[in-house]
Parts: sequence; C-alpha cells; structure tokens
Amino acid sequence: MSAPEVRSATFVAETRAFASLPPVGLPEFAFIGRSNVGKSTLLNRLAARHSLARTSKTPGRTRGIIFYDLQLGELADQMRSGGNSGSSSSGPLLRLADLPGYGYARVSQAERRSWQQLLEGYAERRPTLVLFVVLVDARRGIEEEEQQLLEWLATLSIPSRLAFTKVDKLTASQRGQLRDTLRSRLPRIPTGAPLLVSGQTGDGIPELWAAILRALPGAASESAAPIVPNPH
Ligand SMILES: Nc1nc2c(ncn2[C@@H]2O[C@H](COP(=O)(O)OP(=O)(O)OP(=O)(O)O)[C@@H](O)[C@H]2O)c(=O)[nH]1
Ligand SMILES: [Mg+2]
Repeated sequence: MSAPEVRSATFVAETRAFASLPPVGLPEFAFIGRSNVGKSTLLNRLAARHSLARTSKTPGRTRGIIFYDLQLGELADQMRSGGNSGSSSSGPLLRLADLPGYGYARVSQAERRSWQQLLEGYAERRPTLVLFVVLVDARRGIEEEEQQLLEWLATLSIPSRLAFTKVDKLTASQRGQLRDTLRSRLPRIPTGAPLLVSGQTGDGIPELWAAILRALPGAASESAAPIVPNPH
C-alpha cells in the first residue's frame, strides 16, 4: 500500500470563532487530540510537505482551526474505488482541518470556553465535515478525554477514526502489546479499527490515507469501518 501523490497543498484560513469559519467547500477531515500529540506533524506528513502546518515542542501551538486544501494525484482515485477506476489525470480534492490541542494547562478559562464553543459549533453544524481523526499518543493510551470525545462524536453520528501517534517511540513488542490491548477493548471503542501512525517516520500513513479516501463522499465503502453520513 502506498500514499497518493499530493499535487498541491495550500493554506485556506485560520479561524478562532464559528462565525468566521471559511465558506463550506471541499469535504473536510478534522484532526483532533491532546496538545503536543503530533497533529500538525501528521498533517505535514499526509500532505508530504515539511512546513505546511507549524509544529512545536511547546504544547499549545495551534490555537484556532487551520484549514488546508489538497489536490491529489490519480493513485488516490484508484485507492478510493478499490483499484477499478479509469485513468483520470488528477485525483480528488479534499480539505484537512488542524484543530487546537486540548489538555494544555497554560490556557486561560476564557480561551478554553471559546475553543469549546468553536469545536461544538464546528462538529454540530459543518455540513461538509466527513470524518474526525482522533489522535492519541501511543505511549499514553486512551484517557478520559479521548473516551468522552469519541462518545460525544458517536452521539452526534459523526464518523470518527482513532489513530495512535508517535509509534516510532514504541519497540516492536510494545506495538504488539498495543494492538492486543486495542483488540480486546474494541467493543467499547465506537469507531473503526484504530490506526498506528508516525508523522516522523511515515509509518501507517498509507493506511491513514486509505481510511480518508474511503470516507470521501462517493467512495467505495470500507467494510472494517462503516461510514455513517453526518446528518448535520
Ligand atoms: N517521535 C515523534 N515525535 C513526534 C511525532 N509527531 C510529532 N512529534 C513531535 O511532538 C511535538 C509536537 O508535535 P506537533 O505536531 O506540533 O503537535 P500538535 O498536536 O500539533 O501540538 P499543538 O498544536 O500544540 O496541539 C514536536 O516536537 C514534534 O516533533 C512522531 O510521530 N514521532
Ligand atoms: Mg499543532
């Protein structure tokens, strides 16, 4: 499995309030997770660009929702349709949304409230939202916040996919243990099979791309993770 060619990746907008979200356009894939989990690094890796999204060792780097539009090459069309598509010269267009990280202590109450409102408005009322990719640090595992987030998205019927980041920091046996733990917990995780990824090494990126492309409207359905259309 390989990742599709990303023909272009462009910054669209950064917004801190629901009222100033950019006009709806391409199908959107939102990346959410604890501060410092590696959201921006993963977006750069997906886009195959070094510095599209700003990354930082200091938590709390991304403060608003930042949107990027991607134009993919034709391999993406083949991945979407399970390999039977014709030979079109360019692939699909889609939008990635980098959300601010939660759980960062040095953020004021006011900023926390405004971020919460932005997230709720975005999740509940964005018609082009396709999928939430919920990122979890592979060394921390799923904590209370992630469990609540997954359950909240499920109550809104918003499809979500869990991805464990920074798996390059795990030994092979720790990765095996994580997979075993996830398999035993799966019935309690309201999402498709979790992905193991690394923005640093590119591990799991083709699988993450496959999940994104199969969730795109009009794509062949993915049997491991049925996609429920977002009714909002
Ligand atoms: N080893 C390793 N380090 C990573 C990986 N992804 C991110 N990092 C490091 O983790 C730190 C945070 O990465 P970011 O991508 O900025 O994290 P973020 O989730 O966007 O953070 P906020 O915007 O603050 O919420 C940086 O020092 C990255 O270099 C990864 O896959 N492996
Ligand atoms: Mg970030």
